[in-house]
Amino acid sequence: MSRILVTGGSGLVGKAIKHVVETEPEGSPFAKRAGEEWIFASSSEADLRDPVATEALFDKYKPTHVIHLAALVGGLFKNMKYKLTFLRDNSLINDNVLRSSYTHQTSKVISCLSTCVFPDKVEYPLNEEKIHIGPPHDSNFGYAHAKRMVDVMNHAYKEEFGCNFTSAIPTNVFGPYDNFDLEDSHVIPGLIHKCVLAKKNGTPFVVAGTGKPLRQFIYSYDLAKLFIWMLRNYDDVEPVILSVGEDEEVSIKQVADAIVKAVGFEGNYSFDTTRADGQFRKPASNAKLLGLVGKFEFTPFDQALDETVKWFVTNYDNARTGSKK
Ligand code: NAP
Ligand code: GFB
Repeated sequence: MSRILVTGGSGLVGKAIKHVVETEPEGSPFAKRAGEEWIFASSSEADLRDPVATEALFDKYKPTHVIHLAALVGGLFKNMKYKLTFLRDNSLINDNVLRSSYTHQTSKVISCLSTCVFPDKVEYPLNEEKIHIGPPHDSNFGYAHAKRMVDVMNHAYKEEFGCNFTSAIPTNVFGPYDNFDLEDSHVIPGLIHKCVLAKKNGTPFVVAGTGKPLRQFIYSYDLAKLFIWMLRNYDDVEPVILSVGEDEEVSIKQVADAIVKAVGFEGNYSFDTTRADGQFRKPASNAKLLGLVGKFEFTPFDQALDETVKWFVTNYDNARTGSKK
């Protein structure tokens, strides 16, 4: 019997894992297995910044395994506005979850970092050995340092107590159930929302920045499958980058063009170069991942984007379109 607690289970990645374990056909390597109980926790069940509430959540479920996704998350502009809040909230959440996992003898924890934790000025491509060899890009200052500490704590818990705590490092993620807030979201949900409104209202579609920065994007449902794979097959403290290949890097302009096509927008489309571009690029190698999983079928970008736009338009009234912070 294993009881898997997914913290942050109500967010973009958490909902994708829920979708995969509940819909994958029997026999699929990603389907729910007999004797597995999955629990998807949101902040309304326990504010993980509070050590007492975190202990209570672990007392209630006594998880054998944890996929730790809960975090204060946001796009470039939100990160730049709230560096201390991103640092403090995420540091508190991560420390409490690892502490309660230790006090409850949880046999495995996979935490979730992000490729923005890597140093900004470093030889590319980024790989798992390069996390701590220089400062992150200033726009991610708070979030990046809080996330780096998870890797540090994983090694310390292993050294002192022999805990099986590890971490995954996804690139930018997108998909259904994302946060589509116009200002605080990431680029793909933000631009999908702006483009849908521009089409609906006959107003201009404006992309922030120059459109030149480069990014790799992984579809949330693909990332979900890779987390399930790690849960069942990976028992090493060293992190693993979960990403499409380096050759799949696209410019923000290419992303905007693809969104215009997916939404079917025919109006004006321009760039507001008064807004920040953030980090120019963060090309990550997925060589370690492919070395571990062998072959993995990533969903083609345009197909994943189409499905996300369709989901957003269909679920507009229930989608997250306004930030809590
Ligand atoms: P998200 O959609 O914003 O979801 C965040 C989740 O964390 C929600 O379930 C939220 O609960 C929960 N949460 C936030 N603050 C909490 C608190 N104080 N106590 C308890 N739960 C709390 O984020 P996401 O995109 O799915 O991110 C999941 C993980 O992936 C995060 O660790 C993030 O850093 C990482 N990541 C994301 C990306 C990306 O592009 N999105 C890229 C790389 C890594 P409520 O629903 O109740 O608010
Ligand atoms: O996805 P995004 O917010 O995060 O922005 P980062 C990516 C790029 O898209 C930047 C441009 O160059 C933005 O200038 N962009 C254009 C837009 N239009 C928009 C828009 O409407 N909204 C947004 N948000 N961007 C984040 C980190 O960096 O990556 C987080 O700050 C996290 O901590 C996340 O790690 C995965 O890729 O720049």
